[in-house]
Amino acid sequence: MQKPTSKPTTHNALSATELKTLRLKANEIRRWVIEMVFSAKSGHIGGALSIADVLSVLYFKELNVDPKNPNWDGRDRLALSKGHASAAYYAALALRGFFPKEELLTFRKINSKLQGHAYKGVPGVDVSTGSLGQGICVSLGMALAAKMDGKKHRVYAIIGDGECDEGSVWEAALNAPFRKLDNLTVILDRNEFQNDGSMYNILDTGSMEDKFSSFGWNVISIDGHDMQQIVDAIEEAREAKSKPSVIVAHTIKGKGVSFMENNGSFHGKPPTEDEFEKAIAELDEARSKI
Ligand SMILES: Cc1ncc(C[n+]2csc(CCOP(=O)(O)OP(=O)(O)O)c2C)c(N)n1
Ligand SMILES: [Mg+2]
Repeated sequence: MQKPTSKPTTHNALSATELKTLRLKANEIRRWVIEMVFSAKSGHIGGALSIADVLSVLYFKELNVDPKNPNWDGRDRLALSKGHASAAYYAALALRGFFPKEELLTFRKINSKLQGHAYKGVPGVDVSTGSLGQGICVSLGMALAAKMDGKKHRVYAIIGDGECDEGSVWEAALNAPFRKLDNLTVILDRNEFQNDGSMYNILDTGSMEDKFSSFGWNVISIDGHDMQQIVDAIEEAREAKSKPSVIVAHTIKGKGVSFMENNGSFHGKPPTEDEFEKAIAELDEARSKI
């Protein structure tokens, strides 16, 4: 994992109880990801596990949403632009109360709402995604619409580093600062892997911090598994004026299950029964230490 190039300032330190809650929720999200993909016998694990901590902070601290009224007009919007990481997204939404947790085991099954890529028919999902490079563009449109309508909600997009091979990401990156969309926060899951393995063997994109900075973004670089840094970054982005923010979250693909970490083969492969049992045992062990 690359080191973040800086560290956001802490204004609101998490209490021990808050930190514990966020860690427990992230652990629960990871456990569901494993259960869901194992039960479906298909799905993307690595990139779901890498964003579990970010999703925990978003859904259990930062996002202004109402699970009882998912389409409430004043809600913050989110596009999971790396839509293949849907298992973690659905798990976070269910844990937050948008729909019953039991439904999670219908993931990727016939007639389920919980299809393999994020689907707007699921309560709490604002944008259908899956074709990489599009969710960030939709989030730009939603941020622009909010500005034009004088609305106060914020718009978030979670994008992948492999996804940044898509030209449309850079069209959005070019446009958002010009429009001064300071209501937009993009979280870039910098796990250094994509579909076919390490980014360094496929397309080494260099420093994402430098690239977004040169396009005029407010850039915040963090360890994407450090709850306090995630909170600090989201709060710093909320304060930024006249510029969109990108949080470059340095993460580990497969984070939380030792044999899946930095293991490209778990991008889109379900675990075997043996791997499933080992993964659950590791996560339960980790939970007992939180
Ligand atoms: C337009 C498009 N091209 C190709 C794919 C197939 N695909 C699915 S995931 C993926 C790799 C994405 O890498 P990254 O954004 O880094 O995701 P993560 O590492 O977080 O899983 C690709 C190429 C797709 N979903 N959409
Ligand atoms: Mg990646």
